[in-house]
Amino acid sequence: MKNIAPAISPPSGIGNNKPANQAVLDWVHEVELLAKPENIFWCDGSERECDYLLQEAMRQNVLIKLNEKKVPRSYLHRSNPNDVARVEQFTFICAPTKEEAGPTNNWSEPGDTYAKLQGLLKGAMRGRTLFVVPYIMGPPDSPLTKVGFEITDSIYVVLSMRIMTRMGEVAVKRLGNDPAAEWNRGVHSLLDIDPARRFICHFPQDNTIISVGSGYGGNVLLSKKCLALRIGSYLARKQGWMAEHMLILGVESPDGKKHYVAAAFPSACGKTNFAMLIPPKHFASWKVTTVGDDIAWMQIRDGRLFAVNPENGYFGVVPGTNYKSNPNAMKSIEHDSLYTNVALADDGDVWWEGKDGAPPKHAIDWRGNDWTPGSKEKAAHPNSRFTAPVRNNPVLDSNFEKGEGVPISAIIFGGRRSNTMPLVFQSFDWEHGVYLGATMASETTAAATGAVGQVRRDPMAMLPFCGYNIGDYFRHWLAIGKRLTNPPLIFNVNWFRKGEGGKFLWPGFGDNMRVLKWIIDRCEGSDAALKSPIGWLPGLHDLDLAELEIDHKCVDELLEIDHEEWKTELAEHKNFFDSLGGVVPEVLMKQGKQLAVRFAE
Ligand code: OXD
Ligand code: MN
Repeated sequence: MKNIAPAISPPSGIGNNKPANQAVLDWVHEVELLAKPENIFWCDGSERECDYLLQEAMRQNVLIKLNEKKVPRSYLHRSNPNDVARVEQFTFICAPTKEEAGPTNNWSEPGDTYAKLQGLLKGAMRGRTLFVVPYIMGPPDSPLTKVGFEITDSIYVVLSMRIMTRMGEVAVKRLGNDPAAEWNRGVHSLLDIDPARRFICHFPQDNTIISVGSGYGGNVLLSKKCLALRIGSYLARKQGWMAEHMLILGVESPDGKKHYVAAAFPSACGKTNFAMLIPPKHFASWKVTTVGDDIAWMQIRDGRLFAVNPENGYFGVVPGTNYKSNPNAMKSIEHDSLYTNVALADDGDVWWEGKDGAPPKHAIDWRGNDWTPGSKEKAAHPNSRFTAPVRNNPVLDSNFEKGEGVPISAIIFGGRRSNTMPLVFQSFDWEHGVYLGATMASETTAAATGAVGQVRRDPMAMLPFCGYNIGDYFRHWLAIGKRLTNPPLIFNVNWFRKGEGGKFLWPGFGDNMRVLKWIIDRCEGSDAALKSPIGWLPGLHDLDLAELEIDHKCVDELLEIDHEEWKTELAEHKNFFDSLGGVVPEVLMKQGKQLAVRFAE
């Protein structure tokens, strides 16, 4: 069988950044003995190393160079068509007991799982290079920052980690020589990209991740979903902080007052778009800046929540991205980017559904087949992705590197809901806000394999990412609230409500500024809100809709609370909590009952 990741032979001075920490050396040696690679490549994160790896990746057809004039220093990667999204059904939390993993995770016994994975990794890197990728998550001077080492046999993973994390010498230095220092062990092997041998396993108690059989980013860039969220959430609870699936944005008013908000939306529900929002003309003197588009690590300081983005790059959904929907994302991916599973035009440019301008007359689609605008197949996979450095973003927040993080004024939950959920509402208090997060739901997207468009409960957008028992996760949220003297206000938004004929009622994108403005006003103490059974809603005139062509009827529909729909919604909250088998804290069960009482009043 053809080796899908043949070994490379770097020239001298490249690939030999061996750290001094004995614990790292011992672990790499252990994996070497098991996987039997041809050689070991110790990454240092330098430009010279990157240039060399890019050449090798092109030689092996792992990357295709794009037109240098159109997308400078950028490349296209095609993953195996059987391997294009996260695989939640093959993702495991290997805690000592099933209870610790909880009702929302696949659990697998740690001893058996290590044995099974060792069996799969035995000799798996024969004829391949074993890369050791040192990285940190978080700003170099942050107390929240964590060190990780990822072993991988994929050159694409190395080049992606270089964009997504602060990679190389910075991590080796931060870890230092103490063999007892905390760091995450990540082992990844492509094996033979066989879905039957694809497992993404987390051992939270050992701070270890082992991922085999996939080359798709969400399964193999172990810094992201695996460390920053699954292992991160476990560590956060143990250590008294929070690891959340949230964007972080800054919003500055014309008089220079700045707030930061964090927002949890499920995968492919517009976190990147919201984090890079450009306000409409009417709000031209407002500024929105991005701290992060996917993950927030938050700690308590002076009774407030402060957030950092642990990542250093964006791994965003490409289709639908254009200069109208997200100009800042377009600018971020104009150069120095990796594209995965988009189409390649004949002039060496990239193409995807929803890109600006006319489609190319001919292209090679994401599977490598000929494509024309008449083709039935999509040119780009619906979950095709860009990987781009945060520094490409023209609106990167000036406090992105700040170690203590940015103070969070509001937390926003949201999902894709065609009905029931109004455009925006505010919780009565922290506990009620936790209930909003815990009962959140969204229609599923292409970010994970499986059916698309089905409503599923996705607490705090963490259903696929909480690394321990979800009941304890809710308890952790409640406990954090008790420690905050100045807690963020909590909101729920829904950009996706549909009216008659299945048309979206709200324009979304830049116009979400109008909702953000109401949220900021509330943080500033505005009383422009109406009490309802589900929380505080803006009145018709509390949202600034100037210069927006929208029918009053649409706004009414957007803010409507339909009692029939909510009857079903309440029953679904209860069913969901009941389905978790008694782990939900009593105060949240009570919140559900109080909500029902408010509807009955
Ligand atoms: C992501 C995801 O890639 O949530 O961010 O799937
Ligand atoms: Mn995500």
